[in-house]
Amino acid sequence: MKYFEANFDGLVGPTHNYAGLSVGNVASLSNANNTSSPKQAAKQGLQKMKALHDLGLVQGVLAPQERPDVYTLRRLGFTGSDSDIIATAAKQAPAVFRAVCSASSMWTANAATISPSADTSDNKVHFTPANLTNKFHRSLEPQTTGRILQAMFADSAHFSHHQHLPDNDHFGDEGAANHTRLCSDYGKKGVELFVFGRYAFDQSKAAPRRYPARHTLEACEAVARLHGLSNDNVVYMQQNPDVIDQGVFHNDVIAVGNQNVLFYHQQAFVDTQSKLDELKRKFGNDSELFLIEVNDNDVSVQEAISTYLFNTQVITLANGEMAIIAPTECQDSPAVSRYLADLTGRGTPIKHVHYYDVKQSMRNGGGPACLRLRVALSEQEHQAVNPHVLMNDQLFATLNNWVDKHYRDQISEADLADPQLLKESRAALDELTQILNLGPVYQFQR
Ligand code: SUG
Repeated sequence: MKYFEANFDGLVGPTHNYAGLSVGNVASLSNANNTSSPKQAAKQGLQKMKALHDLGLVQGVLAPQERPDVYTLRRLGFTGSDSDIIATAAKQAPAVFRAVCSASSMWTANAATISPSADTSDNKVHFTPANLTNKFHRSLEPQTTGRILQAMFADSAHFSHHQHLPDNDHFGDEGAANHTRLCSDYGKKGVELFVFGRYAFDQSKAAPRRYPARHTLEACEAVARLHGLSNDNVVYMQQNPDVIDQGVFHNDVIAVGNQNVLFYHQQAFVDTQSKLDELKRKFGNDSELFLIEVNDNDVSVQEAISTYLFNTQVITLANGEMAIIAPTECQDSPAVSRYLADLTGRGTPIKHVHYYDVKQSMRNGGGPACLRLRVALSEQEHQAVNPHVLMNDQLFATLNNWVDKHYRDQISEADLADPQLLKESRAALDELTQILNLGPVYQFQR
């Protein structure tokens, strides 16, 4: 049977803005309060989705969330009509208000962790939404994410959905941004590489840090248990706390993998050699494992963070060759574009580089890889996916028209408090649930 990897990209929501919400994320902080363009952001995302579809990949769309989140404001004690709540919160608690307006669900690498059926004990595809407890604005996402994923992957004969982990820092879970699956073929049992930033329970292993890591080992272990993975197909690696302190808030800012390729910076991990040995052993001999290490002399950690060299998608094309999907920031850096051009001729499976402009997302620290959730599927599982969320020429046109109809060209901080924005967003999402045939996944529809 044919197996492949599908990518589900987050559609940028109508309130896309720059609020400086993510301490530890350099781009988010340095663009705080800049004017954003939701329309341009959504269209840049759609262009990337269409481009991957045109490269022959199965590409899907993951719907955005309802923002401003007035339900959370009610939980926090604001009362009255939706308009009253927005006006009062914006005035009395502007930081809270900005957080409940974030369109951060667009970075679907953080939506969930997925294990394909080849790896799981019951041979189903398993989904666990990430709790994203480390940042308030992101902790508002998992419930709706769970509902949207269930509406996309509804068939219980193939898909198994778990609740997000308990909402506590002990089980801080950032989803697939810290998870890579290596395999000789998408349909063969692979090795799931879980990357964590810190140990929740063992404080003796915790040194004081500039930026506390978001994701714990205990969260990784819980997801592996829920998904029915066996020890011989799981490896846990710790992120190097020094690079987290420099702005590598997720592992996908410093490493990316696909099939038999792991592409990473030499400073990415703790205990690198022994862990890579474990990875090689568990990977087995079905195919050669390419460990492509980038060292400081080629690309510094700083350059990797500013260009997002590792927040690229490594994808397998129909002819079996791999391509790197990189942001134009990589092309604009002489060191990084030289590195990538050279890489395609080095005898690894990576043969092509394609650059895309996702600047609106990059300014919040979200590159091409942040924008996508990977789901390896068999042809039969593919047939069971809600077909309305799968990209094709017609859906591309429909969604572009939908963006034109509902999205603003620009949003500044003051605009977020406009009660009209909530109305516009709900009208947009209501129509979107019909386009994508999701049913009433949003709270305002329930
Ligand atoms: O969680 N930025 C996101 C970026 C997520 C990137 N995802 C991956 N690396 N997979 C975050 O830090 C910034 C929002 C703001 O500042 O307005 C933000 O949430």
